[in-house]
Amino acid sequence: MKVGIGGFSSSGKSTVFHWLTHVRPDPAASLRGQVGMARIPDERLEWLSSLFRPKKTTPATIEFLDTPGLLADERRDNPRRLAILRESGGLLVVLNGYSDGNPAAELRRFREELLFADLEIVVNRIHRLEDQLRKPRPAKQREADEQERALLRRVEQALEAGQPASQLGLKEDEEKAIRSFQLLTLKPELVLVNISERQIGAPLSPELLALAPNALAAPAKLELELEDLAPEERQAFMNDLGLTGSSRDAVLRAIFRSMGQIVFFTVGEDECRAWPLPRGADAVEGAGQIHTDLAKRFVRAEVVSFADFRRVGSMKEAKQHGVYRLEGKTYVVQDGDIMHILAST
Ligand SMILES: Nc1nc2c(ncn2[C@@H]2O[C@H](COP(=O)(O)OP(=O)(O)O)[C@@H](O)[C@H]2O)c(=O)[nH]1
Ligand SMILES: [Mg+2]
Repeated sequence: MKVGIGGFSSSGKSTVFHWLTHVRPDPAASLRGQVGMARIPDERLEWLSSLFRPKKTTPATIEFLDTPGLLADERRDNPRRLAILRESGGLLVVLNGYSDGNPAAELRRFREELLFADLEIVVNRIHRLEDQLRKPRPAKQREADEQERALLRRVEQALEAGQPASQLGLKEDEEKAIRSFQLLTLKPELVLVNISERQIGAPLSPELLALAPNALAAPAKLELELEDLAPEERQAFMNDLGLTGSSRDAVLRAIFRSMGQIVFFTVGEDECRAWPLPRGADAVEGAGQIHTDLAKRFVRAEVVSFADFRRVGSMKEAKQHGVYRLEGKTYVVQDGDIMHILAST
């Protein structure tokens, strides 16, 4: 999955990108967006790997896209600056918490920019549909256009009322019908406040939490700098600052979860692997992550939950204790499932 890093200029997006991906931001590249990967730390995968001792252990990853920031005073250019985020499956909104701004006000302004950029797209499309509807066309196409226009008008109304498209509760087919517009306000979002060392341990403001209940804070620049120190020196600094550890792992896991992703595991002597999957996906989609062919030839999935597996300690024991299941195509994969796909030859 690709997560776009958005926010206003100088909020610390490139610092956060560097901290999460360990890819050095390239100022020249950032106008077009720069890509970097992060592996999602998972203690369950480590545990499985220590048991199976495979040749290879492969965690789930997230691809991050660092983007140019929005301008607070030259707002006309912002829809163009936001366009680069449209291809992402979700947004990590970085707010400036290191200087004396108000992160809640900044988030409100950023969301307004998203609403505005989406509104522009929706209104343009409605106009185009209306042009089409004025011309003589086959009844079937007219009907499709009218349906799309009705749906887009609902989206337009929501956006104009300051509501993100995600709050409309669109049905699956409706969401599919407008997917190609890549609306920013339809994407999952996580807010990260980039704090300085002075704010470590301070709670986020109730004003911000009211807007973004899952918001996190991290001293990204400080933690990035600490990584360059020798271990003893780092420990001394951390003691001084009252830091118990890096928050990077927890932030990566929170981002993964907030983007609506889960993992299932495959295990064996060759490889133990965490496969990312959208929450709610079925066993066939899970098989498809491994290989499209495996999805086509899917027969059944052998499933043990991670918690059960850790308790009993082996596949054999799992079968004996009745925690091993055979599931069909429509089984909804659960986070932490250990799966083996049985396919026809
Ligand atoms: N003092 C301080 N400066 C920071 C912090 N985070 C970022 N900066 C600085 O603010 C400037 C903008 O950060 P950058 O990550 O490039 O922001 P971007 O425009 O959102 O990509 C850079 O000079 C950073 O070094 C922080 O937590 N404390
Ligand atoms: Mg930047």
